[in-house]
Amino acid sequence: MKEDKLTQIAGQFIDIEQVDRVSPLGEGFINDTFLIYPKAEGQSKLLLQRKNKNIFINIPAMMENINLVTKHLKTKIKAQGGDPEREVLTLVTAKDGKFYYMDEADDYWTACLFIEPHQVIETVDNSSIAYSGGKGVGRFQAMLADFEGELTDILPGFHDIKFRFDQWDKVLAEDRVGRKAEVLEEIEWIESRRAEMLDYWKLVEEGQIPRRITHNDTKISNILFDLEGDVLCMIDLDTVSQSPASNDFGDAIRSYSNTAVEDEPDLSKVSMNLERYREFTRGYLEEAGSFLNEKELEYLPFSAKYITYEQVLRFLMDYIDGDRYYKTKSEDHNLVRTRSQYKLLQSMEEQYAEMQQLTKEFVS
Ligand code: GN1
Ligand code: MG
Repeated sequence: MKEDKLTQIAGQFIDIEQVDRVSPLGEGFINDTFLIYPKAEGQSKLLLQRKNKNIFINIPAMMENINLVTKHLKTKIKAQGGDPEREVLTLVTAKDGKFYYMDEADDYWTACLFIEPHQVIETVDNSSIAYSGGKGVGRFQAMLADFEGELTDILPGFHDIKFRFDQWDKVLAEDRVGRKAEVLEEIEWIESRRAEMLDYWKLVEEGQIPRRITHNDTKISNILFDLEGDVLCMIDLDTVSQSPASNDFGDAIRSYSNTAVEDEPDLSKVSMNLERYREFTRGYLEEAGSFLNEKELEYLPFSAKYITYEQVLRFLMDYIDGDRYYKTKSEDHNLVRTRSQYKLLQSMEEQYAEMQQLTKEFVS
């Protein structure tokens, strides 16, 4: 995208005379992200995003969710003597006071303060990061446990495997780019576990596992760490809504305990590291252990398999569907991701008894 167009959009969030430059940032799979550098020294940079309107069909409601949640979190952080501008995202409104700006192509742009200094971690190389991350995710949920408002369900069925199977069945029946025949083995990975996943989801439907306010996208790059490796702030709040708390736990384990990146093509590098599983769980339960019920606690290790399985399904489904959801860097990127996440799932299955044993250690 042209720099002058970006500058003009940045000018919706700060005085255009104050914009020095706007540059692309990061590698999100869904939105396009940029950084606005202001001319004035000492003034905060702004994170600018073009939200993916094909995926998020109600962006105003999504931004209102984020507004409500960040307000609640800021009150909590202030009461605890923390720094609400460093520990919680701060939305920046556009000139008209809205939390988004819609351009002439009907694209939605949003901005928030850029928190500095920080580090983004893609893979964990020591257990203390896993412990910090566990505390971060647990604390996020704990601070929202008394949130009383209603959030709009922005992506209905996001972590609901029944909904995913409906999508899956349709995509396979349609086979719109003719890729199904080349991935029959991978399809069987999904089918052979269908019943087990539906059994778990039944507990959610019956209310034995409740829905709470959750982040829903807790992979490690969606949390900022400070330079010492302590958790600073949960970011990418697009998916915040009501969902089982264990989904956040499971989704985090998917990245914190993986010995490789999520799209690692060399499968010999991919496995679940038990020590990191243990440390994440320890940190998480120090913060969240007091409000989770017995069923939720019992199913924590299962949720790691559940979310990893769901991720295998989503990557494979997108591959069969012709790569219409995730951004990809090569023709087989979604297939590489599928195989890599499946290797991780197998590693979890092999170590499942140990995962259950370790989790029990931290349940008081
Ligand atoms: C997407 O937005 P981002 O890149 O943090 C996706 C997650 C997946 C993740 C896989 C809204 O997350 O559900 O787990 O990619 N977000 C959405 O890396 O689909
Ligand atoms: Mg996201």
